[in-house]
Amino acid sequence: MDFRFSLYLVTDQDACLGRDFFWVLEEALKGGVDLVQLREKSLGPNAFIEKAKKAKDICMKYQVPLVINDDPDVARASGADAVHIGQKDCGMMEVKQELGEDYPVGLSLDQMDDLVKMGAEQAWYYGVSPIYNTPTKPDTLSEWGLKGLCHLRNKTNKPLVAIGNIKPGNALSVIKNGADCIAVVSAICSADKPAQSASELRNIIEKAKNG
Ligand code: TZP
Ligand code: MG
Repeated sequence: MDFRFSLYLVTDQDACLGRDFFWVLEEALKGGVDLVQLREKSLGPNAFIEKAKKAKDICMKYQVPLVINDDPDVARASGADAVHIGQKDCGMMEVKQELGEDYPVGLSLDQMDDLVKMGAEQAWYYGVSPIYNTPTKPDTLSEWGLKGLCHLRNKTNKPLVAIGNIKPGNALSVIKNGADCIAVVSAICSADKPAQSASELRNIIEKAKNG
């Protein structure tokens, strides 16, 4: 699948602040999110699959692909479009073995060395994680910052997805320093008006790309 995305919603049930998860998801889609990752850290396999199927139905209405975090079994069972793995998850080879050579797999890079690790060259995109430290994911190693992002941009032609404390106020600089796409959790999931926040971010990104 070609990577032609600008605004990537990474979901987090807690970040939705008690509001209905699927309402938040649909608002985000209405606002212009063009890629969605279902990230569930505490659900058992069956509940994860059920949630993924429902999320897939909603995403399909907007013709937006659904990516599953960490779990190739859930991706297969729910008919999701892609998987995202981090450095500590099951490897690229395992996912490709289970879902096929051509199945799209996004890979998080925590540091520059990850670029040359086994399987990295088969990634669909690289998640640049994190650009800035964020309370949403406290266990990250170190931040890339704009300098690190720029350096990585010069080393690879793969699509780069920037994640970590990105908001309307810093999105432009992140795109200008080499990101193809911006991924957010709290800027949309925790926003008073998720659709409006998504639309604001999308506009900033498109302007930065075209300007
Ligand atoms: N991976 C790296 S940072 C992060 C993930 C899942 C969380 C980003 O959350 P936020 O709220 O957009 O800073
Ligand atoms: Mg992971």
